[in-house]
Amino acid sequence: MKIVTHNKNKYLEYKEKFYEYGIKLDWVNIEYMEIQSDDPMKIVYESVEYVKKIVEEPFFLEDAGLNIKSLNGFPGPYSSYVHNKIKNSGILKLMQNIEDRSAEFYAIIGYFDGNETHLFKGSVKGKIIEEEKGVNGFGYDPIFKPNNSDKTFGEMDIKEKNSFSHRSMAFNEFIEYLKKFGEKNKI
Ligand code: ITT
Repeated sequence: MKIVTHNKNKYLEYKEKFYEYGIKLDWVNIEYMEIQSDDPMKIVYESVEYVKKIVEEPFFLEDAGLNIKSLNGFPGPYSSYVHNKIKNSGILKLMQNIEDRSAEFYAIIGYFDGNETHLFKGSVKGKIIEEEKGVNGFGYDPIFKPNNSDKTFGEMDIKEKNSFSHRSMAFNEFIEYLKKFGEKNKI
């Protein structure tokens, strides 16, 4: 299987999941064009349309983001831009004195099998904590603590993060599909 992403951590998290199923994951490390939209499913669909012109199928890509409830879902589809601009410290500042810290990470996989694009979604609910904790992972990991855990994603290794994460929930949908319909020789 082939993943298209310029994010090494994302590749490593999927690599670990595919490994559990005995599937080798190849990394196509490119940055591709993303449309701007409030609808993450549409973003992923259009990204696949773009990438299929330059990468041989089958492949998948994934778009993830963070929705903070008290900020009406912000940064959502703008998670990458916001993280580049204001970092985790900026999010914590925005959330000063806000009591409801509920948030949700989502991940949407777009898989192109050569004929059709298939979308798979995963999400995990949790809380934005008061200060950054942990040095593992990437992006918003040090400020997000999934429900039913006393650690942030930033304090977990890949295996532990994968047991909670939005990414592995999307993966689970994807692998179920591949088990049913994936052409073994293409995987
Ligand atoms: P590609 O688009 O090349 O795959 P990216 O890093 O731009 O890589 P996304 O657009 O999917 O990935 O992610 C948007 C932002 O959301 C990203 O910059 C991270 O800051 C954050 N993010 C996504 N998944 C995350 C995760 O598992 N843990 C922490 N932050 C995450």
